[in-house]
This record gives sequence, structure tokens and C-alpha cells, in this order.
Amino acid sequence: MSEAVYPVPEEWARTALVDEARYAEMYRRSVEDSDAFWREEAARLDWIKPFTTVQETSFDEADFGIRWFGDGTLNLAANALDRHLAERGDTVAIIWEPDSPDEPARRITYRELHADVCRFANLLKARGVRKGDRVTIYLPMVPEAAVAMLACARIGAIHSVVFGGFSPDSLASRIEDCDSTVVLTADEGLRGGKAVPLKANVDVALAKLPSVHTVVVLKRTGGAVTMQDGRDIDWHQDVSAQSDDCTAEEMGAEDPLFILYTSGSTGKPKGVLHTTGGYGLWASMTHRYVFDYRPGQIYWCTADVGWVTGHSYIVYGPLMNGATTLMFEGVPNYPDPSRFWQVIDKHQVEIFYTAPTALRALMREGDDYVTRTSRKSLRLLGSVGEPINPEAWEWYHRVVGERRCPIVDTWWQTETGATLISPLPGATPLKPGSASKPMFGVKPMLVTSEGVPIEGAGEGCLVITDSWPGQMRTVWGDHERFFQTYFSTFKGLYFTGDGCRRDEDGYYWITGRIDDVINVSGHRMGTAEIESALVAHAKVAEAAVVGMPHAIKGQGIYAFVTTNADVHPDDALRKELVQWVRQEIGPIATPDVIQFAPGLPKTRSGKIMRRILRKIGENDVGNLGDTSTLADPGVVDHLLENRPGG
Ligand code: 6R9
Repeated sequence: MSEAVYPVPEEWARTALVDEARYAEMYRRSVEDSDAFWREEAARLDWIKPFTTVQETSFDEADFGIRWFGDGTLNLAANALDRHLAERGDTVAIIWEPDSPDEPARRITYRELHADVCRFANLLKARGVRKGDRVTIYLPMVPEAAVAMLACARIGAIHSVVFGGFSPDSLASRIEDCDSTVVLTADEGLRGGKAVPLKANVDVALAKLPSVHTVVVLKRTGGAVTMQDGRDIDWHQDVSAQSDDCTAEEMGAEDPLFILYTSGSTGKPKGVLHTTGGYGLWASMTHRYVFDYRPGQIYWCTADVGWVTGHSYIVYGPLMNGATTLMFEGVPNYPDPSRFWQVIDKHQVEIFYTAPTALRALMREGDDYVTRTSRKSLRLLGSVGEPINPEAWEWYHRVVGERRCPIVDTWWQTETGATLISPLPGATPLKPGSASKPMFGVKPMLVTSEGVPIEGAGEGCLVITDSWPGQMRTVWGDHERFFQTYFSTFKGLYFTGDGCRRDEDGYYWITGRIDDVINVSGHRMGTAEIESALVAHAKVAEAAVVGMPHAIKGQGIYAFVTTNADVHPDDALRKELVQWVRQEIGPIATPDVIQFAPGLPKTRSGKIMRRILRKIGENDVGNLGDTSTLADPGVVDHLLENRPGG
């Protein structure tokens, strides 16, 4: 662990919304006088009908439930757009930087975005979409993705954004799980100069889903697509016929806003459900404090809108705060590894928020790609998605930020809606690699694996003892699974799935997932999902997947595969399986290593001993621990002898 501490720069301490003393005082109030605190904070939203109740939550099985501001009503599209029109209608809401630097950027003002959203909302209504209906969004990183999300929010439809890198099968299961009858897509996406066949993927996905009655197709590349008569309509052609007047639906604070599928340790991806009031408050409040955001500043979060970071920190948080949010279609190393820094100069970005995996990849290319750019506009840097190793942190701080920009390392999850643990730039001395201190109202706790609380400095499982407004409300269609997944491991506590250390100064250091979830380039993958894709292959009898350390991705995917008896495992099959998984789930699930194994280490009761496989994946085979309960300890020797490169 790095021992360095970087004090709050003097100018930040003086000018930030929250300095050290104010953080302490606000945090104290947020937990000691929480109702009053939240009443004040919730005033940052425009409510149609003000709420009278604040927090009605319990993590206990007997009276389990999570409600915030339950009797208030509001609309988040109106909060993100309408209320800015009078004061900053002509301010740029979205700057769009395309994949290729040779294509012109787009700048969309709040007034234009408002009109686009209203027109698209009317288009959805014309196709029969009503409050509570589910709409699946499978779009590239174009402003229309934000338009689509906000149009749903405007009419009370629940959006489910599916990352454009997912396969037709993954898309189909997500459409089916929430019974979406409308899909929004584009002809093709563009990433790093390569076209992604989005509409063709939708066609494959929908072959078995006749209940989808409408597919709206945006023209992005002009690539050829097949349009199905009656079902498929052209985005621009149909939207231009719509009026730009659309009343925002009055939504209850607890009415659903969106579903976002995320991977867990068991079963298929869960539809994480977020509601309107609490999520809206959490996204806007954290965006404001964590980035010390002031209207007029140019802000860039490099995430994809297909992930929760894109929802909260490209679309909802920034737009509710009247920000100018930059949306980037491309990738960090196209046309070359200088792209991020060139975009920062081109659009004079002041606040930049990215993932450690991107930083590690760029760091490897050498400083020159960074230092040949100016970056004078930068004031603040952020990190999200996985633990940031101190080397990458130091590089980000020294080379990218030239030591003048604080780094906010924000820890949170799809389930938490937005940031729960993070430094505040004017308040928190920084320790490279630590997400540092809890956000207002957040009560973290460390427990042993038996659930015994750990006081002071120590390491254990990270739990949150009380609800916060942005917490997910349920797993779509499976409330029991919601309770079982998050509240049954440690009674009365929300279990994050992360391990964590707390130091003498009360700083939190996330150590990574302690369940069967791996974090590949900041993308969450359930090992069970990859295993079930592998065993779906005709030649595979059994598979077990673990994480392995990876210099760029953080974690890579290590798969142990037992083939059927009549199959000869060879390199050709290895390639075939890699291709198979990419096709079943998507390129983000590409296995890094496939080790063929005639048998997997199992206990006598038939349970795979993952602990041993994890150690092999980590190349930490000196001490495999107790293997005496294995049905056949010889299996382990075979695995060790046949490690690729081992
Ligand atoms: C926002 C997001 C959540 C998991 C989470 C943890 C890891 C995210 C982190 C971090 C250390 C950070 N994680 N941010 N670990 N430091 N700053 O990434 O949501 O995709 O649901 O992933 O990511 O392991 O549990 P999601």
C-alpha cells in the first residue's frame, strides 16, 4: 500500500462547496439528524407535489422495505431539462465527440435537447408506450441515447439500457426478462473505426420475441439494414412528424425510473430497479459535491451509457445540475493513445472521470502521448469501476493532472445508484488507492465473514448498515432474490460483495470482490454466466471460471474446461471456445486463458473447490491450503502440471 498523503490544495480548500470542516459537520448531521438533512438536500430537485415522509426503510426480514420521499411526486426529465430553460436554455447540455476526430462534434443546447426529448417522447406515445411500460435501449454512444432515456422518463416508461457490446442472446434475455415491447437501436455503432452491427443483432435477438412490436432505428453509419414492415421504423423520419410539446408525467417518488441488468455471483443477470425520487436526488447530489460542479464547467465522464456510470454521471446527474456533459463515442486509443487528452484540449474539459483500466492501458504507451497535449483546462480528475492501483493513481496525478488536480476515487455499484464512498476535492486529503470517506448519509461497516463487526483499523467484508436514497429497490420480477442476494448474508445489513480495509484515519480501501463476480476492465462479470455459456457448447462437459490478475484489465478470465470424453482438447478447440463465449455473451467476456482439465477439484459432496482454482488463476500455488476434503486430490496435481506456461 502506498503511504503517500496529498493534502487538499489550498485553492480547493478555499473555494470548494465543501471543505474539511463542513464535510465533518454535514456528515454528522446526515446521520444524526437525517430527516432534516434529507429534507434540505431534496430541495435541489423540483417536486410537483412535495413529500411529507422522508425515510421509510428496513433491512430486516420481518418488515423489509425501502421507500424514500414516498408521497412526493416529480418528473426527472423535467428536472434535467425544463427547469433549466429559463436561465440557461442556450447553454450546451451535451457535447458529442464522435469516434473519428475527422467527423464534426455536435453541441446540443438545453433548449434543443428539451425539444428532441419531447418529440421522441411523443413518438413513443404514438407507438402505444404508456407509464410503466418497459423500453429497451440498445444504442451506441450518441446523444440520441440520452434523448431516449429522458423521453422514457418524461412519459414514465421504464428504460432498460443494454450495452452495445452485448451479443444478440444477451440482448434477447434482457428484453424477455422485463417484457419490453419496444427496442431502440441504430443501424450500426462505431468504435475505434470498426462498425458494430446493432440492428442485425436486434434482428437475431427478436427472431424468438414476437411480442416486440416496435423497433426504432437510428441512422448512424448509413450501413445497410433490413427493416421489418410494421415493426421497424426510422428514427428521424418518424420523429420529425412529432410535436415538441409533451407534458411531463407526474411520477411518484417510488415509481420506477429504470432497470439496468448487472451480473451477480449466481444465476442470470439481475434487473436492478431504481426509482425516481431517491435516485434523482442521489445522482444529482453526488455529482454536485464529488465533482464540486459549477454551472458552466465542461465535464466529461468516459463511461458508456450502457453501464450505471453512464446513467448517473453522463446523463442524469450532470443534466439535473445544468451541466455541460461530454459524450464520447470512441475508445481511448483511436486513432492513437493521445485521443483522451486531445479531446480534453479540443473541448476545454475541466472535470475528467474515467476508469483505471483505461489509465493503465494509456500509461503503458508512454508519457509522450499525454505531454504533447496541453490539458491546461483540467481542474479535477476522477476514477471509477475498480480499485485503482497506486502506480496508476500516481501517473494520473503526476502526468495527466500535472500535480494540480485532485483525484476523486469514487466507490459505488449499480445497486447503489451513485457514489457511496469518495473523497471530496475540497475536503479530503488524498491517499492513492483509497476511496477514502463515506458520502453524506452513508454508514459503512466492516464485518468478519461470520458477521462480527470490526472496530477501528482492520479488514473485512464491506456492508452498509442503513439505507440511502439512491439504493436499488428490487430485482425486477424477483423481490425475494433482492432480499436473498443483499440482505441475507449478514442479517439487517446491505452486503456489497466487496472486501475492504479501513486504516487508522478511517479511510476505506476497497480490495475487490469477495464473491464470484470478477471485474474485467471495470465490467462486472458473473463467473456463473461464463460457465453456463461454456457448458452450452456441445463439446464441453463442465467448466469453472475464476479471475486472474491482468496488468491492463485489472482482472482477466481464467476458464477450466472439462470436455466430453470423446473430444480431443487442442488449440483449435480452445479458439473455438473463445469465439463461442464472445458470441454467447459478448466480447467483454472473452476468456484470457482456457485450461483443459480432465477433472475439476471437487469435495466429496461434489462441490467445486473454487478456492483452489482461484489460487491457480492467481498463480499463487505455493500454499493451496487444506485439500484433504477433496474427492480426488490427484486432480490438483494434474491442474498444476498442465497450467499454460506453468
Ligand atoms: C460504478 C460501478 C461495482 C463494483 C464494486 C467494486 C468495483 C467500483 C470502485 C470499485 C474499488 C472503486 N468498484 N468502483 N472498486 N474502487 N472506486 O462500477 O458499478 O459495474 O456495478 O461495479 O465495481 O467491486 O462492487 P458496477
